[in-house]
Amino acid sequence: MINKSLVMISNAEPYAHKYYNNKIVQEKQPGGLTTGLDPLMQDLDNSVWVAWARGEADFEVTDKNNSIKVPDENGYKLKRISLDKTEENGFYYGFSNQTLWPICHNFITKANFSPINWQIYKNVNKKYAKAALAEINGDEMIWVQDYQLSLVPKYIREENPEAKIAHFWHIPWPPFEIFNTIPWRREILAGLLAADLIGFHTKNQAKNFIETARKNGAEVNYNNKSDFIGVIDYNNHKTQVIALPLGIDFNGLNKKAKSKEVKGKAEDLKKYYSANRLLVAVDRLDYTKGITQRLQAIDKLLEKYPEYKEEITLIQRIAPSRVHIPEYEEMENEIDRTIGDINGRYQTADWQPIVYYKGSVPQDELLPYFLAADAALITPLIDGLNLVAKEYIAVKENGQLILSEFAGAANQLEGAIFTNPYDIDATAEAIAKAISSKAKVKQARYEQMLKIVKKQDINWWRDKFLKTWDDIYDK
Ligand code: GDG
Repeated sequence: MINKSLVMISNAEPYAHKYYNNKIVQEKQPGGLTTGLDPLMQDLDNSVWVAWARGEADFEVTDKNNSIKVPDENGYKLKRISLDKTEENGFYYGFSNQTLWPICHNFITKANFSPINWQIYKNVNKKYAKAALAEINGDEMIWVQDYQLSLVPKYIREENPEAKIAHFWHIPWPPFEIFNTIPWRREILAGLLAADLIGFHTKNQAKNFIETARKNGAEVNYNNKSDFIGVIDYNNHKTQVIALPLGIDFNGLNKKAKSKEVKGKAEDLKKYYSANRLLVAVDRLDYTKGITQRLQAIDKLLEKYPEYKEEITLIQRIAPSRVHIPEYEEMENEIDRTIGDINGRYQTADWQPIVYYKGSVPQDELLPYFLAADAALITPLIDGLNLVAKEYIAVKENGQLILSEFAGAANQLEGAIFTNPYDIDATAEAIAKAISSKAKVKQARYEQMLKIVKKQDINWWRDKFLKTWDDIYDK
């Protein structure tokens, strides 16, 4: 147990309450951020997590302060915020996911610069700040998460000038020319730069952020210490910037992977799919994840190397997300069509090149798929980090990773077989290489990745972040 009081603020809640057969059940929510931070919160004394409630029974179980202890009464306090339809559309689907998300992933042409959405985004950020401020009684540390809440540090600082505030940005930060296309870029920067510390997954993302601040009038100082990327001085307030890639609960996952249950399910999967070699891919439905290009690479592989027919199967799992945005719906149709086309051309009576599961499941249910697969295909067009890459390594001994060079995790996982996801031929070749390499080569690659995933786990990340944060006030 770490002796610290923390107020965590994120868009998504770690647990939702839903009705199943007229009974209320608690469900752990998928998603990189909540999966990564929940074990950390469980380890802290006296902490509160403020988040948007999206389960239909969420307010059936909370107290009059809209709070509930999770995962059980010995856990931490989850304080729920409710958003109405206008807020949900303007803040979440609108400014967060149709402006900031495409801009930060370099897709300028997909961005919608709606002043109405921006106004709603500001109001909702104020609402989160207000809910968090009500939880602050002393010198709690306030940790704001991700792009949906860029203005929260400023709104908290306005009410509580001495507050200890940090922010972690989980998605990429684009080059300044791209970020500066947002009409309200200065206000977003001012929101974030009210924090004392801001973290990114990679040095490049952190440098892009610092340069964006410089181009918008901040004074910046780069320093050479290995993790401290720099200090930004803006509106007479200093913000430390750090590059620190999120880790996973390595020990927990690795232990689960060795359980009889997971092993048994993995064996069943192998028997069920009559291919000798299984590949796995697990993504949230998103245009950044490179799903269509990956499917095309399977097509190319089978065309170039017919010996893989009836030999390999890709199991592609997709968790739907942001389905109210028309673009995401279209993408779902395109994926359906591409899989139908490829399977239609190659499948036999008892073999399919691509098996497709749509739907989101608890993380535990992904583990047998990881364990059954000889290789994982993690080929986003761009990604802040990508936790699935690390989870696969924690679960599958000697597993091979085909990894996009544009995923933040590529900076850490040097044993992976890298590919440019836009280069379909190169990805097909990378798959062939992953499958056909000698056992010794595979093992060496795996061990190189294992060392990092194990050492730089969630505890390492948490301790480093909190230590950097503490040090700011010791000076
Ligand atoms: C953002 C950034 C960054 C559980 N069930 C499902 C599922 N999970 C878990 C996975 C993994 C997490 O959700 C997904 O994390 P990712 O990192 O792959 O991706 P994003 O949701 O896009 O997360 C990303 C992350 O924040 C953390 O900072 O790494 O770059 O975009 O832990 O085990 N995942 C899926 N289907 C399920 O049914 N896809």
